[in-house]
Amino acid sequence: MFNDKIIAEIEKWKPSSSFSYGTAGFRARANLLPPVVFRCGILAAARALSVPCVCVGLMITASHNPPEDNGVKLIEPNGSMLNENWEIIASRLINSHNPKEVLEELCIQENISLVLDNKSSPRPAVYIGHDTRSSSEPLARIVESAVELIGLKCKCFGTVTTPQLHYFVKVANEEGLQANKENYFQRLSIGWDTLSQYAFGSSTLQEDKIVRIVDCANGVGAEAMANLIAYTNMQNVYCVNTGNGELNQFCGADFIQKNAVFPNVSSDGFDLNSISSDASVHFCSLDGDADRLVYFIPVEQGITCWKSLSGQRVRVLEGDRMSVLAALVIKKLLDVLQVKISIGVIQTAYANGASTAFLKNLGKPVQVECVPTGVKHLEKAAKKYDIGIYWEANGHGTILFAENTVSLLRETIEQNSAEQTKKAALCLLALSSIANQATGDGICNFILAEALLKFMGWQHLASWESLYDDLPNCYKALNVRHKELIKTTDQERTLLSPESVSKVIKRFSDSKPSYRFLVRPSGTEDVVRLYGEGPSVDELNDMMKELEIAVLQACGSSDHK
Ligand code: G16
Repeated sequence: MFNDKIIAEIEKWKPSSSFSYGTAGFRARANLLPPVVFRCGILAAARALSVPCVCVGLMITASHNPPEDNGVKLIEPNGSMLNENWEIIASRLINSHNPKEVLEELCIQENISLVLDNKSSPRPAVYIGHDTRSSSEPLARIVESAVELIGLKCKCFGTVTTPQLHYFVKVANEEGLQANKENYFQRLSIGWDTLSQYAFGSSTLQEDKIVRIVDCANGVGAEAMANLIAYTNMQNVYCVNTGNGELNQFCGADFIQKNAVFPNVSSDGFDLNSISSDASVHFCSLDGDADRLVYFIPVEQGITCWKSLSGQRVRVLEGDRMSVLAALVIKKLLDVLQVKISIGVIQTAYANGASTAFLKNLGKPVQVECVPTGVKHLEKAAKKYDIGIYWEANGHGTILFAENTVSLLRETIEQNSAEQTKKAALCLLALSSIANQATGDGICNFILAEALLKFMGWQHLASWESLYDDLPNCYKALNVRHKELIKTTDQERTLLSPESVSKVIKRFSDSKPSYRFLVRPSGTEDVVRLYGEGPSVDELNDMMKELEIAVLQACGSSDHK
């Protein structure tokens, strides 16, 4: 098993506080993370040795969190989030005073052999990527040293988006491909070209009067967007917040979605006055590691300069809208194909009630499900369907195509089918190569959204918005001392404790049943999240204030942030 030298080294890396593997791995202030990432490197190596595989992945990022935070998460050989049993092991290993015991137990339980002398069998590797935070590269180096201590090799990709790393791991294991940015972008560009040819006609692409402005949150998405534009030759796409300002600060998908205001923009050389008056402008924001994307429409019309827009109200087209758009287009294409294919749309309790009602109204074959927050839950539910569409309201999601669905589409194309049928199958296949099949991906979703809008013939975001009216809603994040006191059930839709808070919610729902509230501890930040929705903004705000007071009283207010 582990020799004494290895164990002595692992023992040296002991975190000073306790950590738990949350919604998206371990996250904290970056200075607390070196021991955590070291032990995660050991765990990643163990995971790679526990199953026959080419590689597993390890990403250093704190995504939407502030720049001084960082985080680490592991990626399964199939490109998904870490298996839940291993999440428990991860928390145990990171916090343990006796890592030898935890690791030996793990080796027996998972039948891991660390005897690595057999030169004939190829050893798995750990693929490592990181975001643009200044703490990220040094943390990635620590991971490397841990993996090498076990005798495995690392493949370091440097700065990549989180979904790119998920993709690399998936294709290396499942398709035997050389995982690199080139084939990631080529796949996107082939999908886009196919749609241009069969769905909306290449000429309209060059001629459309749409200006697309992408806020890159001053994160890793800026480089990825530049590549995307180069590979696809998409027209009129301009990136702002490409790295001149602070990561996620007053910009990016999380900020836009939670605050519904226009981002701060360091103009990045793009002059708003250059937009022609008859152009339609599509604004959208990525988050810090480019796994989320939300679109938004400024409430005030008449754009003149960035400064005057910053902080102004916007109407956010949250992730739910992507699900709706995808479901509409896929349903249309399946109507042409005339095949029996199940479509699942997976949401969380944050999904706006109006979107859920709209999706349920679409009828067969669309089915709607609600699961707890966290991509791993959405992905698991989506995989039950032939086509699984999942999005969190915060803009994190994708469309998953089951293997048998892809085969069926390929057969339809190869067979002597009618022209229209072939076209529909080609378009669906193109969507499956644009939508990241490993995890939600802001870069893929930008081109996906633009393609779907084009397919619907919608130049203006207002056409997408006009499908239904979102119920007025409100988000809050509260700094509390004891977020662990919050317990929920029924996919987080029902609060179990603290009792004082659930009594407030019960009183609200008895007197005003058209309102709905969600209280849950964040798995990525030291906060409790509150969400409410209902018909009147004023009433909703009053109720949210009351709920906020009840939560602060029950969980203890904390002003350390
Ligand atoms: C991560 C997860 C998402 C989750 C979000 C917020 O996103 O991948 O599934 O919705 O955190 O989680 P919480 O409300 O528990 O803090 P990201 O973009 O930060 O990686």
